Amino acid sequence: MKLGSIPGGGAIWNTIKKEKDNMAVIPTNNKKLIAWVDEIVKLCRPKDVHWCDGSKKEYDDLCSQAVRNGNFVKLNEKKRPGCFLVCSHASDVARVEDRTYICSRKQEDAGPTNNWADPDEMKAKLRGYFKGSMEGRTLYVIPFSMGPLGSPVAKIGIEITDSVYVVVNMCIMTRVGQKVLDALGENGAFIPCLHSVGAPLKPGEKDVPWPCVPDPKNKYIVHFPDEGAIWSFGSGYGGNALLGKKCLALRIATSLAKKEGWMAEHMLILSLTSPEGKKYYICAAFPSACGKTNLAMMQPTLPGWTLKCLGDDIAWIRIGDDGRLYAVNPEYGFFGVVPGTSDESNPNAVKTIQSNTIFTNVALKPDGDVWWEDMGVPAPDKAIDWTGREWTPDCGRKAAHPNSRFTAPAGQCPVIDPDWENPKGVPISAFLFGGRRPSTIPLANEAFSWEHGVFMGSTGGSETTFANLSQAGVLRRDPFAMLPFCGYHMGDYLSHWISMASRTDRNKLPKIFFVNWFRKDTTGKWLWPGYGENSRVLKWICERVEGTGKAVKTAIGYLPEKDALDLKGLDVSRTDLDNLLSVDVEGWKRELADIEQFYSTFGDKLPDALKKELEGLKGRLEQN
Ligand code: OXD
Ligand code: MN
Repeated sequence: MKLGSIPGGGAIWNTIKKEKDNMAVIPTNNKKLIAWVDEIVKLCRPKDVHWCDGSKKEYDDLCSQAVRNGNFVKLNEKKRPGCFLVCSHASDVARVEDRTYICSRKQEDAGPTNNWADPDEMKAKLRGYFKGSMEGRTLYVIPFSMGPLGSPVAKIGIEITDSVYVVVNMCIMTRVGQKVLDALGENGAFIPCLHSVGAPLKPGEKDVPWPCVPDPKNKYIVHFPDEGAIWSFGSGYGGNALLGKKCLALRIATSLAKKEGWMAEHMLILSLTSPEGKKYYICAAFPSACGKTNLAMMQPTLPGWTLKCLGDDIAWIRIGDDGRLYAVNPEYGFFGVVPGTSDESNPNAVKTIQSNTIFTNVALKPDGDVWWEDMGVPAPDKAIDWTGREWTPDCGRKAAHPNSRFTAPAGQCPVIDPDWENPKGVPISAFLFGGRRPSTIPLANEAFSWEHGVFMGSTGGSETTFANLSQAGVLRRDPFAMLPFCGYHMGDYLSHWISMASRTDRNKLPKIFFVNWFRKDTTGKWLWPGYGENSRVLKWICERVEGTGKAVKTAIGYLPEKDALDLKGLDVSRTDLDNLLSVDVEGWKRELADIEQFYSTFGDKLPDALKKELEGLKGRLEQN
């Protein structure tokens, strides 16, 4: 039913009856929610309103509708059952960090690494953008839970969007539907997440395949941490639009976590079981493009060791009744980078995305299946690339966008851990930090203490690699891989990490390690094979947790003794191993200077404990 045809206009929408069963359309009695939806309907003026029930039928109907409208392509049912391809507008292909804001009341609370604007001014401006922005479109209300429903750690969000793509992706990435409204009840609190692609349709106007605001200056991804709200305008892509993920489960959650004494982290969660049957849970944070999803689902090459996946991107971590830290993956699916996903790099992801998956910005083959670079299968003779143009292997363009994505249900991963939906979470034995560091940083390094580990996490980052290694790479520091995702001052975030040691028995805290799979020699050759062979390092980490792994105390931390890694069946030369496991004193002195410079970003907010760690490292290196 068209809103405009209803006497009284916007607010009256809530009296619309379902045509068939004559039930009230509003499936909740939560007054705040009803009032909020009412307010947004008046502001955005959609042609109708749809409350998502999260059913399979609803998902299928929306996908079919998107195929009819030309937004989605249904893939060959025999090759990729239940899969669709969606190609975005060329201006809308990734998260837009420079258009992402933390609008805290006080500017200093956003800190030097976030964009800030006054919340009232930002709201006034965005109201202008949202006014009438959904004309000619349906407004979808998506009730979703981050974390297993009913878990004490779960948070309920309500996303309002005018994008069918967002609805179906949210259905994969989060727990959606009536069950969430039931859990919310009459008075429950929720995080309002408002999203519009910003492309109203005039009467009779034909829709485009990917509606959005093409001008990057008019895209806004805005967080209001003091009230816990998200407003996103102009983009339909990934973390800009699926507001449960980076916006809620990281930026808003970090600020809640700080207030409530827990941690929201950009971390994968995996379990590793030894041949003796002992199970260890590990959380790991790496900046983008370090193979986080590959590690999360890795197939160990070491006989007898089993790895299972609990999550590939986000961990919510709390102190359990026994004083240990417990991690929960708040998500329900994977939103992974496609190019490079192959049987060699990630066989379990390849199986996960065989069915019921939405592909965004990959190439379409004539047989109705998809293709991407480094898929591990030969390129087709011709295809339609992600921009919709004819593509041949010699055309000089990539067939898939480098940030093309799969959205797939986590439950489809062949190595999903049986406890991945455990509402209490799983007890963490070790934290891993890392980055792409062709030089200086050893393969594995264990922190001396919690504070030293926080120091390690705060110095994480990746170096861009050059063909000519005489040129220094450009290092982008990304503390805890959280630079784009921390919803408050990064200096306060570092203090929050330090404070965890005083919130519980520090002996119960996970051990902290820094790993580097990306070390190269002076000729540019990789020193470590990576992928499944990383299980050898994980084994040593488990042994360190047990107190059995052999390590040597150095200026920078505990490094594996040369014979401590299980290298059976692996061809690594003694020289390469020496390079991987020794302290490059001169390199570390340069590293120190760079860390000092980076730390100056945080001014007075840099915790004393980290200044002490920096001084300690300096002193130890001088003795070398
Ligand atoms: C992601 C990211 O997409 O970290 O997960 O950029
Ligand atoms: Mn991520």
